[in-house]
Amino acid sequence: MTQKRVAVIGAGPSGLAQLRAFQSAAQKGAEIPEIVCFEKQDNWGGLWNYTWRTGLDENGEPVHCSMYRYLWSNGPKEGLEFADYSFEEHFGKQIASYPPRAVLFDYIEGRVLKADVRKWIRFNSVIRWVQYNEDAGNFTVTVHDHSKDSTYSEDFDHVIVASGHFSTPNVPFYEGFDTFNGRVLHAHDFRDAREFKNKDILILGSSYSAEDIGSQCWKYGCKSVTVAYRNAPMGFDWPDNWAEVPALVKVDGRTAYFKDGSSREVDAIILCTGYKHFFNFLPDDLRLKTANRLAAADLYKGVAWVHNPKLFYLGMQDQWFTFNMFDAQAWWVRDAIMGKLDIPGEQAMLADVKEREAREEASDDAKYAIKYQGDYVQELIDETDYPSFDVDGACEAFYQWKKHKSENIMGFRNNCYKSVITGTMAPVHHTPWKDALDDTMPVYLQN
Ligand code: FAD
Ligand code: NA7
Repeated sequence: MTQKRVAVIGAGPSGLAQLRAFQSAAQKGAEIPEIVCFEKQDNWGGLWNYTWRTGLDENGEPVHCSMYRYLWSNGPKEGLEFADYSFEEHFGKQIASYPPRAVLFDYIEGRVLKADVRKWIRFNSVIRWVQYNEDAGNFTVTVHDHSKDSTYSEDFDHVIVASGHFSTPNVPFYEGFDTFNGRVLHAHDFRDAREFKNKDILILGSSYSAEDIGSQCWKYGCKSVTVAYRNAPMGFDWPDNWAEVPALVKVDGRTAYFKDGSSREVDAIILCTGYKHFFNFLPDDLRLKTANRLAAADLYKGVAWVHNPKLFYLGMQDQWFTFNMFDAQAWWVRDAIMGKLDIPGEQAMLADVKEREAREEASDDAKYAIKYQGDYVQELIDETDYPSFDVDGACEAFYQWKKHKSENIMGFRNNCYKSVITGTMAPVHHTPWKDALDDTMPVYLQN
């Protein structure tokens, strides 16, 4: 039999988890398929691969990065630690619990350097189109290689979409944006908080980006933060120069008007209004259309495309768990491709999706949602040889994190938690988050 070929689209944390999953099987002596990973950027790491660029990249492609300078993990690292590669293994010591972006990038990179999988990745390679061939039962994948400015097609037995879903911004229009006398930008294009020093900023949205970008601007000296919520305020005990107001109605000049009749003068408007699942390289019959939720539509076990389970998606759920969930998914997908796991018929797969949706909808409590995703991670791990770890312990770190946020929103990152992989407690960081203006890796690791 000829060797199967598998295409992985994207070398972010999800795609890299997939490469590590196959490499780990090979290391144990299994015959693995040929793996080709296509990455549109010139380096791996996905969103964690920071760029100063916004808009179009050096090749004229939409910039993928939605991360910004000074971004620190928004949840404890104890909730995302790789079970096969601990923070202590990577850094040679235990580190504090909310690492900045550069530190997490280094950690992600460490595992795949050790696994030696970079050779499987074709960089500067954008997937333009994927098509399923009914007769041959395989996929034709069309790629643009920017390093040669050349387009070519190759056939694969399986395609794994790991292109992320926090990169294409959801950008609403409000009356007056087009004549506003300041900057209007989406969170996707936010980079350096110092740009807003001494400015009055208006943020739309009441989720992670609103909270964190507002906090960044506050930390780096903006004059005031006003957050307009559409449905519900975040409700934290904010600093004095921070206000939550009902939804924006319109803007006139520099004045923003809100639903409760109040108004404020603002210098800049940052739209923290979320992202779209966007797959312009997939035809209708293969394209995932889902809301940003825990039970993503049309994915059996959260990964196999129910209408053609030779196609898989990684990391398409809304995320409490991240790196370790991508691992659990990648190990499962690997075993499905290698014939170690059975995929049932379409009706049974659809029933699986329905059951997950109903279970998610049973409660809107955050603790319930964390446990729901923890159980999902556990379910996948139980079916593969991914190293077992204390998933409930990781949930516990998230519960503590929620509690620490409600106690002190500008101080929650000063807390530390116990690793569920090595059992060691993280050290207290040497500087409180709000005073740690230099967040480069050498400074962060000075503990
Ligand atoms: P991505 O990281 O988005 O990677 C996808 C990759 O696919 C990219 O490298 C991209 O270039 C490539 N790609 C896309 N389209 C194509 C194409 N057509 N052809 C070829 N390649 C393509 N998670 C945490 O755990 N902690 C945090 O603190 C945290 N903070 C976040 C902050 C922000 C602002 C955002 C947006 C997300 C944050 N996340 C955080 C969640 C984040 O989604 C995950 O950590 C992780 O990056 C998801 O990995 P991924 O591989 O699924 O997707
Ligand atoms: P989210 O979590 O999808 O949140 C989007 C927010 O934007 C949410 O509060 C929405 O309000 C709000 N929204 C969406 N459309 C509008 C319009 N038209 N007007 C006003 N407000 C709107 O995205 P985030 O960027 O915060 O987080 C994504 C990831 O990035 C996350 O996983 C983090 O790890 C970092 P709603 O609450 O629905 O009323």
